[in-house]
Amino acid sequence: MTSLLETPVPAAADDLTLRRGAARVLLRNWTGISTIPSRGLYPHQWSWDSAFIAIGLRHLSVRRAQRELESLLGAQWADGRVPHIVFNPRVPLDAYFPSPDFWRSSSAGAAAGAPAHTETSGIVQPPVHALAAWLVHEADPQASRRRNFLPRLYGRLAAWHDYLTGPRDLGRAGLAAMVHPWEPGMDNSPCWDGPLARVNPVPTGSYRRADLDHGQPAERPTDLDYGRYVRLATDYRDSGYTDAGGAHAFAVEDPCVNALLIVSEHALARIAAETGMDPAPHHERAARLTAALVERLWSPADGMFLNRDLVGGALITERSIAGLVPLIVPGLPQDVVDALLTTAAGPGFRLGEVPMAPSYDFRGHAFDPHRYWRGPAWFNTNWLLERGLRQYGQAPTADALRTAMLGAAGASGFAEYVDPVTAQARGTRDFGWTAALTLDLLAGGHPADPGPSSPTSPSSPTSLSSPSNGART
Ligand code: 9WN
Repeated sequence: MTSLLETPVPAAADDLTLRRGAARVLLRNWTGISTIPSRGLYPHQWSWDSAFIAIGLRHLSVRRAQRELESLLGAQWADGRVPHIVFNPRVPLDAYFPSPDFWRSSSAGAAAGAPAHTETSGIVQPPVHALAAWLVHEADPQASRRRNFLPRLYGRLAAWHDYLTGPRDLGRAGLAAMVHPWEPGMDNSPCWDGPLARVNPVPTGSYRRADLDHGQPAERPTDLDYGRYVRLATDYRDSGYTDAGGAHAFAVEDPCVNALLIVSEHALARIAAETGMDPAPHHERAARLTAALVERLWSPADGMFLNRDLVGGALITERSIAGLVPLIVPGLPQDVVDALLTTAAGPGFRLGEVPMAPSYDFRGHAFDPHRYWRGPAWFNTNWLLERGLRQYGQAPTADALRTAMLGAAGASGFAEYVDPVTAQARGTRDFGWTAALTLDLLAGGHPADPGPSSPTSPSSPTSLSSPSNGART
């Protein structure tokens, strides 16, 4: 179905046209309580999508941005996990696979504390939420305080981070582990080829892929990979979504996930201080996570961070954009920052030479400019790089990246991803976080990034809402 909004905005679209186009996407994708990533391919609420979307929505409607995060966190499990999908019961089951009847969260996840009346997936996605909550608060602190936005979210966000640093510290080295390729959000990355090779796929034909109703097969994962995704999700579900003592066929420590956790932990420190709680434990945890990130995942030979395969135990040698995203982490050692900047501008990622950084090393054996997470450039990862560049004093490179992203977003019709060299649209169009992050870039500047702030002593005591208290309003 082609709509007016799928018609690409001309490359030279001025800021106002771009802003209107992005706003239209977010208005159309709004369901009343949250925003779907896209109308055909992804018709439910996704976790890290909602966080990025809230960051953009705050420029249109602070109230909606708050609601976006509240509705997602309203589906949090009692063990603290924030599910990667919150299903809309009004959407037909066959519109997306795996559907609620596959995950069966309310029954299979009951022991882990899945909500009884909301169906969700049982896996997670990267923790961008505390960062998003802080940025939404900053957009209008008075409105935020009036609605008690941060005090109501704080307990849930803290429980979410406790889950990641507790039950999900599968390597027992202080980092969060991901147990399915859908969890780090870069599902089809060549980083997972090695770990996935050990996974026995379920038979083709035992399920029906809905993604190919909307996406081009050449831009989506292969059937063999899908069979493995389904096997891992089935086994996790059949274990009752247990982490502790669970035998995971796939378990990785991902640098992008852990970098986002660190930045979100810094944001949580600010949220704690704002709500009268003690920020010190969050500063301490952010510092411990930062040390573990460098200790466990830094590869001096590659000049970037790599994933660690917890089943085999070694670093995964594939070089993906996840290894550069830690530039958003404040306080990295200077030699690490210097090496990351060199690698970003080098032949693998060609930042400053091509419009946007690819999702995978240009020289990698699996590089494909069109296939999902195996080369195309994504707007969320480039937005994170843009912030990281600014943080480490690279304003001219950040400015150039911002301009290129805005051009690509408009010209591609707010595509899900683009060819990193030509910036041609790939994947679905009118994609939620592409539109949202366009609005954020247009709003310009990144005031008061939640890096380490000087620890503030608690002011007035505020009671924390627990995950079972309900953040839905
Ligand atoms: C599975 C929604 C999500 C993103 C992920 C992206 C893709 C889903 C899929 O779409 O994943 O979660 O069906 O391929 O890889 O990052 O959150 O936009």
